[in-house]
Amino acid sequence: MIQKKRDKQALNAEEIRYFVQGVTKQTIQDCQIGAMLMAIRLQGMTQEETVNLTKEMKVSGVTLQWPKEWLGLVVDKHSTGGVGDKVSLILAPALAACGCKVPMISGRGLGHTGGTLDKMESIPGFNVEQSPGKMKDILSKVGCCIVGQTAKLVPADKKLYAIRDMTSTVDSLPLIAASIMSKKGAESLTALMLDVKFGEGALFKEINSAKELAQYLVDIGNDLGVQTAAALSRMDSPIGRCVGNSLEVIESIECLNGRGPKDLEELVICLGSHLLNMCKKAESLEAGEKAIKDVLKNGCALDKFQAMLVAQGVTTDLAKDLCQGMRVLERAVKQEELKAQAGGVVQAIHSLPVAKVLHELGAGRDQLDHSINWSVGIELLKTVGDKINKGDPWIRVHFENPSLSEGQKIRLQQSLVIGEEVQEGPLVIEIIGAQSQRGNRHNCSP
Ligand code: IUR
Repeated sequence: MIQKKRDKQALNAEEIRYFVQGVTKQTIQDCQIGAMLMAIRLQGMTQEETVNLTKEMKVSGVTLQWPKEWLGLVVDKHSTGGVGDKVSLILAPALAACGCKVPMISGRGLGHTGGTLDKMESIPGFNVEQSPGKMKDILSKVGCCIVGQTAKLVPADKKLYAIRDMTSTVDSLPLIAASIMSKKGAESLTALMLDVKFGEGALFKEINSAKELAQYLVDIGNDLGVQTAAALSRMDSPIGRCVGNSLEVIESIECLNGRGPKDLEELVICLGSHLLNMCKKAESLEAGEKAIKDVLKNGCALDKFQAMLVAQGVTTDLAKDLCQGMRVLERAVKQEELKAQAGGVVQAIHSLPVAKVLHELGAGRDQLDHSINWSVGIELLKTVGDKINKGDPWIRVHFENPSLSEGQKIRLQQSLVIGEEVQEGPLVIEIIGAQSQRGNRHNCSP
């Protein structure tokens, strides 16, 4: 089989089953798995091969089963990762408030990207480890949960991902697609909305590569029987005004109170309206947008968030205080503001240097078992489109040990781009794979 793939031949369904079962049962040696992954990375896979790989990986462990009454209501979203991307924290409870069931299985941050689980764990008591039985319990009482992957769910992906990491085979379209979609398939979803990002802070810098991944994921999702669509969204400047685990929780609560920054709200409303439309909770995208806006304004989404915190281990008092805007999360002992070195209009804030400096200050990790400092982060006091005068503070850095160095300050200052004017476009530039489109407009209204 390795020889076949090396020579660019397609593997049949039986061969792919043999490979995935061998990976799961550890009857194939790691060196052979590595060779097969490299052959796939170099020679690619047909759509049929990728679908077969995804299906086999999906059934390598348990698949979640839901009560019949939830048929058509179980939905989720997945983002390819961005700087300041806290959409899941808001979208899961907003969808639950609209009557959906959202079994959100999320990941941890690695390298410069943040992870939803790390953000949730900055809330004292929040437990991301929940069994499938407990997830069902939380979904029936609350409607949403945010949990980590259990060892029982898609064990083949765990093994394959670890070997991909060691063999330079992470950046393979079929392997990325099978990895993401096997996990989503194991959640037994009705509908899935993907947020595929492009730009300097994203996995793919080029829009065309992001588009190719998005189309690939959508096709596989639909082949698996999950209604799947993807938003292509820009990831140049950080999303919202805060980056860093606990600061992003606080900003998410502001958004759940209907006071979120425009770009963050735009993403939540866009992804949410498509999901509501796909699972027929909203008859049109406009109705879906209205439903999400309503639950952000009337407090229903915030109530769901608070109930989810309690269901996942946070004390009732702390959850209530946090949702009322009280400062209950730990704050970094040191804060420093940097001042603009010129005046004009903020044209961009490069997200990559911001993320890298935060990573060095302890907000991120290089290995999954490393610990992180949840209180490290930045607040943008000025953001894209804002007028700024020379000497105005534009960023507040929260840090402890190590301290903010002169070199880091210079890199942060260089991330701020000031000009004469700014051309602000929508964050979501295209939707791929959705049935219901508004005329030929692809973007969502903010
Ligand atoms: N996320 C996943 O779940 N799998 C992958 O291969 C990548 C991101 I890259």
